[in-house]
Amino acid sequence: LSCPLHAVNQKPFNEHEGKLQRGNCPMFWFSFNGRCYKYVATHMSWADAELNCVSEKANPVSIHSLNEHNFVRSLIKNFDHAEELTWIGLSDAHKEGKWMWSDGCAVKFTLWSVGQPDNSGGSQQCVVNNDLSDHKWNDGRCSLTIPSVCASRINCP
Ligand SMILES: [Ca+2]
Ligand SMILES: [Ca+2]
Repeated sequence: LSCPLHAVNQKPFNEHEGKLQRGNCPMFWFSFNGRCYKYVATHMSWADAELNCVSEKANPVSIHSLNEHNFVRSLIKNFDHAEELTWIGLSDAHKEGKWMWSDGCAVKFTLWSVGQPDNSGGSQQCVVNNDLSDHKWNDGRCSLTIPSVCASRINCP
């Protein structure tokens, strides 16, 4: 995140839909459909990612459509060309198999990778984006330390 915003803005976020736009968002945040998003490169556990986002009056991103998923993927790719695993705000830590967004929105849209969620080892309660197989979602161990994406709070769809 040390690179100048100007340079970041020159990179396309999507082959078809143009470039990352700051819009009305704060420095280092990017706008999509009226919501602000930030890629956080620091490797953290899911809980630390949540605390970090909350410290900025946000939460790990909740994703409510394929369009939003594609934007988040593009945001990640803009900063990480390897497109590695990244936390989103979904977990079933409170009740196994019952998925909740940490920002309180109901889970109406999911984009699980093939065969997921599998609660592998009985200890996967937090969800990563960009699973290696198809860049969709996979439940993983919450203690995994990886980058994350924060998003501003919205009226839930
Ligand atoms: Ca689980
Ligand atoms: Ca899994």
